[in-house]
Amino acid sequence: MRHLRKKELVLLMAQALLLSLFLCACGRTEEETEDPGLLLGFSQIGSESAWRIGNTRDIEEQAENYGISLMLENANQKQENQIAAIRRFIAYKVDVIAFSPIVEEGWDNVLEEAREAGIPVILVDRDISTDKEGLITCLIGADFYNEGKMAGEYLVRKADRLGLEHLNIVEITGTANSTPMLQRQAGFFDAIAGDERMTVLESIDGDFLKSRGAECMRYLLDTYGDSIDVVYSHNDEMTLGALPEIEKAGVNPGSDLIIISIDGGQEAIDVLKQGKINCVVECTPKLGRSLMETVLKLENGEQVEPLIHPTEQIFSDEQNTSLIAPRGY
Ligand code: GZL
Repeated sequence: MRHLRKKELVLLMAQALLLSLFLCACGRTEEETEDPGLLLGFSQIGSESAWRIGNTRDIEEQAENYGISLMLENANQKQENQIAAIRRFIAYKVDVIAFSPIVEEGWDNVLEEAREAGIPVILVDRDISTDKEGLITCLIGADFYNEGKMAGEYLVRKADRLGLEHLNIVEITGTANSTPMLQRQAGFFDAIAGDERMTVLESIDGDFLKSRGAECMRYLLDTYGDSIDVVYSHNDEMTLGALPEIEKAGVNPGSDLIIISIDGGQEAIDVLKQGKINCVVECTPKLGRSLMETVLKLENGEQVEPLIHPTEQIFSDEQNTSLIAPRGY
């Protein structure tokens, strides 16, 4: 037998190792299915905000607490990455799939594949739009419409309290066609509808990103100057990006301008306490416990609620903000 040179032997061993790794990656091996333990596949949108990072951390912690194995994939803000991750979860035969859909459209095909594979799918945080029945087991996420409504109702109370006769509003929205963007806008607009003091000058897409929040605010200040009275921003990240632009323009946020934000992360609450933000509507990222309890119910064949909303509050200059407890995200 020809003596294999050392290099060829090493190459052969490497190929054998790669092959065994590939076979493992194709699905759970026999011994795993003997004592599988519950395996949850989760596709996370990305790491675009303190909210999202807190949401990921909470899901990981709660999976640990409930003894559920977690395959969590970060899609880096791309829907195609979420779809690919869900297909990998199906191939790996996870017990349950959960994901936070970056936008509402475009999920029917991959969710029909999950249904054909007999894998239940839970929506976390955001919703999808579909005409098809039975693709989703339940949605665990905030009532974004109510968050927008609370923001609008705060502004009406503020105008009443200060005796303001006219308010020009600019809106920096979250990711276009995402559930929080659509519903936070609808709730806010419904809350101020019919109030002749309120005029929305423009709504502009900040994509929930700090950098875009700054760009949007620069554009709005250049376009409308000191005619702006209110900034309504769909998340803290964009608000925190906008504030330095407002101050660079020589305007005092929180006093010259009314600033309304949503999420309730620690950084925004600290700025609220400094008086540079007037109102922060809470949107808790702590959905992990509800998710794991739902996964266990599905595993035990129990009925689950189709819609689980966390309770949420509002923080504003109407209260003693020094009493707001640490936020944890
Ligand atoms: C809301 C969540 C939003 C947050 C943003 O539940 O989908 O996405 O408000 C995050 O901070 O980017």
